Amino acid sequence: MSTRCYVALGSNLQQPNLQLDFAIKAMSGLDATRLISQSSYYRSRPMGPQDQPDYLNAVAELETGLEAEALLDRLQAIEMEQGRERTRHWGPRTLDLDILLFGDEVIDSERLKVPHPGLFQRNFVLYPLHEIRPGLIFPDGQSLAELIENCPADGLARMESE
Ligand code: ROI
Repeated sequence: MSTRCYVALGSNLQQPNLQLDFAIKAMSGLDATRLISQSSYYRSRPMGPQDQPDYLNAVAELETGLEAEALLDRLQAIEMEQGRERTRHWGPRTLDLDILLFGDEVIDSERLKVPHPGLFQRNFVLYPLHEIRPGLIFPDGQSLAELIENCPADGLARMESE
Protein backbone atom coordinates (compact mmCIF):
# COMPACT_ATOMS: atom_id res chain seq x y z
CA MET A 1 0.00 0.00 0.00
CA SER A 2 1.28 3.43 -0.72
CA THR A 3 0.40 6.80 0.73
CA ARG A 4 0.33 10.25 -0.80
CA CYS A 5 2.10 12.69 1.47
CA TYR A 6 3.32 16.27 1.55
CA VAL A 7 6.60 17.47 3.00
CA ALA A 8 7.53 21.09 3.76
CA LEU A 9 11.10 22.15 3.07
CA GLY A 10 12.77 25.15 4.69
CA SER A 11 16.29 26.56 4.88
CA ASN A 12 17.93 29.88 5.70
CA LEU A 13 21.60 28.91 6.03
CA GLN A 14 24.36 27.62 3.74
CA GLN A 15 22.90 28.39 0.32
CA PRO A 16 19.24 27.60 0.86
CA ASN A 17 18.56 26.93 -2.84
CA LEU A 18 21.21 24.20 -2.83
CA GLN A 19 19.83 22.81 0.43
CA LEU A 20 16.38 22.50 -1.12
CA ASP A 21 17.78 20.99 -4.35
CA PHE A 22 19.67 18.44 -2.25
CA ALA A 23 16.61 17.56 -0.18
CA ILE A 24 14.38 17.07 -3.25
CA LYS A 25 16.97 14.77 -4.78
CA ALA A 26 17.47 12.83 -1.54
CA MET A 27 13.71 12.37 -1.03
CA SER A 28 13.30 11.17 -4.63
CA GLY A 29 15.90 8.49 -3.90
CA LEU A 30 14.29 7.10 -0.74
CA ASP A 31 13.30 3.45 -0.81
CA ALA A 32 9.71 2.69 -1.77
CA THR A 33 9.19 6.40 -2.44
CA ARG A 34 8.65 8.51 -5.53
CA LEU A 35 8.51 12.26 -6.01
CA ILE A 36 5.18 13.20 -7.58
CA SER A 37 5.59 16.96 -7.74
CA GLN A 38 7.32 19.90 -6.16
CA SER A 39 6.39 23.53 -5.78
CA SER A 40 8.49 26.49 -6.79
CA TYR A 41 10.83 27.85 -4.17
CA TYR A 42 9.49 30.79 -2.15
CA ARG A 43 11.51 33.39 -0.31
CA SER A 44 9.86 34.20 3.02
CA ARG A 45 10.54 36.48 5.93
CA PRO A 46 11.45 34.60 9.10
CA MET A 47 8.64 33.64 11.38
CA GLY A 48 10.02 33.99 14.91
CA PRO A 49 13.16 36.00 15.73
CA GLN A 50 13.78 38.59 12.98
CA ASP A 51 17.57 38.71 13.38
CA GLN A 52 18.11 35.81 11.00
CA PRO A 53 18.22 35.56 7.18
CA ASP A 54 15.10 35.14 5.03
CA TYR A 55 14.06 31.54 4.38
CA LEU A 56 13.58 29.57 1.22
CA ASN A 57 10.52 27.31 1.46
CA ALA A 58 8.88 24.72 -0.78
CA VAL A 59 6.55 21.74 -0.63
CA ALA A 60 7.08 18.29 -2.16
CA GLU A 61 4.44 15.69 -2.89
CA LEU A 62 5.57 12.09 -2.40
CA GLU A 63 4.05 8.67 -2.87
CA THR A 64 5.54 6.30 -0.35
CA GLY A 65 5.23 2.70 0.79
CA LEU A 66 6.86 3.66 4.11
CA GLU A 67 4.94 4.15 7.32
CA ALA A 68 4.83 7.74 8.60
CA GLU A 69 7.42 7.22 11.37
CA ALA A 70 9.76 5.40 8.98
CA LEU A 71 9.49 8.34 6.58
CA LEU A 72 10.22 10.68 9.49
CA ASP A 73 13.41 8.68 10.25
CA ARG A 74 14.54 9.05 6.63
CA LEU A 75 13.80 12.79 6.57
CA GLN A 76 15.70 13.34 9.81
CA ALA A 77 18.65 11.42 8.33
CA ILE A 78 18.62 13.79 5.32
CA GLU A 79 18.55 16.81 7.68
CA MET A 80 21.49 15.38 9.63
CA GLU A 81 23.47 14.75 6.45
CA GLN A 82 23.23 18.47 5.77
CA GLY A 83 24.74 19.18 9.16
CA ARG A 84 21.54 20.45 10.64
CA GLU A 85 22.02 22.19 13.94
CA ARG A 86 19.36 23.64 16.17
CA THR A 87 21.12 26.39 18.02
CA ARG A 88 18.07 28.09 19.49
CA HIS A 89 14.34 27.80 19.48
CA TRP A 90 12.96 29.20 16.22
CA GLY A 91 16.49 30.14 15.21
CA PRO A 92 18.10 29.73 11.78
CA ARG A 93 18.48 26.27 10.23
CA THR A 94 20.33 24.57 7.41
CA LEU A 95 17.51 22.24 6.43
CA ASP A 96 14.11 21.50 7.88
CA LEU A 97 11.87 18.74 6.49
CA ASP A 98 8.41 18.45 8.03
CA ILE A 99 5.70 15.96 7.17
CA LEU A 100 2.60 18.11 6.60
CA LEU A 101 0.09 15.44 5.61
CA PHE A 102 0.30 11.68 5.37
CA GLY A 103 -2.69 10.44 3.42
CA ASP A 104 -5.72 11.08 5.57
CA GLU A 105 -3.94 9.95 8.73
CA VAL A 106 -4.19 11.93 11.92
CA ILE A 107 -1.13 11.20 14.05
CA ASP A 108 -0.46 12.52 17.53
CA SER A 109 2.58 10.73 18.89
CA GLU A 110 5.54 11.98 20.88
CA ARG A 111 7.64 12.27 17.72
CA LEU A 112 5.15 13.21 15.10
CA LYS A 113 2.03 15.33 14.76
CA VAL A 114 0.14 15.09 11.45
CA PRO A 115 -1.36 17.26 10.04
CA HIS A 116 1.58 19.43 11.04
CA PRO A 117 0.22 21.87 13.66
CA GLY A 118 1.90 24.92 12.07
CA LEU A 119 0.54 24.16 8.63
CA PHE A 120 -2.73 26.07 8.85
CA GLN A 121 -1.33 29.52 9.66
CA ARG A 122 1.93 29.58 7.70
CA ASN A 123 1.76 31.27 4.32
CA PHE A 124 5.17 29.82 3.40
CA VAL A 125 3.57 26.35 3.63
CA LEU A 126 0.02 27.05 2.37
CA TYR A 127 1.00 28.88 -0.84
CA PRO A 128 3.49 26.28 -2.12
CA LEU A 129 1.00 23.53 -1.24
CA HIS A 130 -1.72 25.39 -3.11
CA GLU A 131 0.55 25.73 -6.15
CA ILE A 132 0.83 21.95 -6.52
CA ARG A 133 -2.54 20.79 -5.11
CA PRO A 134 -5.11 23.62 -5.24
CA GLY A 135 -8.09 21.32 -4.58
CA LEU A 136 -6.65 19.76 -1.43
CA ILE A 137 -9.02 18.94 1.42
CA PHE A 138 -7.57 18.32 4.90
CA PRO A 139 -8.50 15.26 7.00
CA ASP A 140 -10.89 17.44 9.04
CA GLY A 141 -12.76 18.54 5.90
CA GLN A 142 -11.27 22.08 5.67
CA SER A 143 -10.32 23.14 2.18
CA LEU A 144 -6.92 24.57 1.34
CA ALA A 145 -8.57 27.10 -0.98
CA GLU A 146 -10.53 28.52 1.93
CA LEU A 147 -7.46 28.73 4.18
CA ILE A 148 -5.55 30.55 1.44
CA GLU A 149 -8.28 33.15 1.16
CA ASN A 150 -7.72 34.06 4.80
CA CYS A 151 -3.92 33.92 4.72
CA PRO A 152 -2.19 37.01 3.29
CA ALA A 153 0.92 36.36 1.19
CA ASP A 154 2.82 39.11 3.06
CA GLY A 155 6.57 38.71 2.86
CA LEU A 156 6.34 35.78 0.47
CA ALA A 157 7.92 35.83 -3.00
CA ARG A 158 7.78 32.99 -5.50
CA MET A 159 11.14 32.47 -7.19
CA GLU A 160 11.33 31.95 -10.94
CA SER A 161 12.83 28.53 -11.61
CA GLU A 162 15.97 28.52 -13.76
N1 ROI B 1 10.13 31.04 9.00
C1 ROI B 1 10.02 30.90 7.66
N2 ROI B 1 9.73 31.98 6.91
N3 ROI B 1 10.20 29.70 7.05
C2 ROI B 1 10.49 28.59 7.76
O1 ROI B 1 10.65 27.49 7.17
C3 ROI B 1 10.61 28.68 9.16
N4 ROI B 1 10.89 27.61 9.92
C4 ROI B 1 10.96 27.69 11.25
C5 ROI B 1 10.73 28.98 11.98
C6 ROI B 1 11.93 29.28 12.86
C7 ROI B 1 9.47 28.82 12.83
N5 ROI B 1 10.53 30.10 11.10
C8 ROI B 1 10.42 29.95 9.75
O2 ROI B 1 11.20 26.59 11.94
